[in-house]
Amino acid sequence: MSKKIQLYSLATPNGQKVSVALHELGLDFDTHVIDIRKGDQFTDEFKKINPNSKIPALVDPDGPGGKELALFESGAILLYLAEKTGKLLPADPAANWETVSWLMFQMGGVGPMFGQFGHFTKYAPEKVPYAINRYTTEAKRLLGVLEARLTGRQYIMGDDYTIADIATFPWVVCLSAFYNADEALGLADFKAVQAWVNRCMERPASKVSVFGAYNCWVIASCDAGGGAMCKEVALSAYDNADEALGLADFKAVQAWVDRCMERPASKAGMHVAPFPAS
Ligand SMILES: N[C@@H](CCC(=O)N[C@@H](CS)C(=O)NCC(=O)O)C(=O)O
Repeated sequence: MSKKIQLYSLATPNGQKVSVALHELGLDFDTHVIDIRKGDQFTDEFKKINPNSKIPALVDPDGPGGKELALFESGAILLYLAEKTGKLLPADPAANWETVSWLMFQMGGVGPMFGQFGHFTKYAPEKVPYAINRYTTEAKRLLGVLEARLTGRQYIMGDDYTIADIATFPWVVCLSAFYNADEALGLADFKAVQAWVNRCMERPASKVSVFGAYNCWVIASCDAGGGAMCKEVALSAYDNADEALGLADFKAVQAWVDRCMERPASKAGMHVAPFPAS
């Protein structure tokens, strides 16, 4: 195989994050279009790289120790590329971790919630007022969090452009460009967010990757988000979804949840402050 990084992706917001970072870092890479509309993500070949059948995924033939490394989850890929190159993450440890917090804010909040917003407002065959209201409210709230953070700052971390910006701005672009949500979310009111998106988009790497090679489009219901174990536990404990999802049939998942939950730290951590059913 070539020594170049191999990117398996499509120009959805999650895919764009990785293309933007690769261009920003000046890394050489080959692209493999995984057309999720055609089901490319479910092939055995792709599942060897991402068992979760989602884009983006990446193979670095020159990973740690010079060995090949396959990665999935855009947040993990961004962290890996930043660490590999020593760029796009602040060197100062406290600032580094603050950046990781904002990265996770995107991974667990902005991505999944904006994705659900897009699904229910644009793609769902049936209009569900409860869901539209729920995700519109949450998308607006998240935009408000970003607005507060970006007021008086050039980028999420101040003067430094980091993987937190790269993870987040494609999703804000998507709200307007693909979900046509300017009015529904009152996007123009988020002035600091708009100015920041423009700054991010003005960067040459963004221009190439976001409006570059492929047609950009967004699939419904992109993200799951959240810690995997907590999510599985919540499905059963809070959503009472055992029957609806046939949870008992996922035997390996159930055995793993039990093993995780048996650990003293999990017992303490899960029961100290259970989140209210919403
Ligand atoms: N948390 C994942 C989300 C990846 C994701 O949801 N990708 C979507 C495109 S935006 C996908 O591949 N969907 C295909 C499918 O659900 O079958 C990440 O950030 O990498």
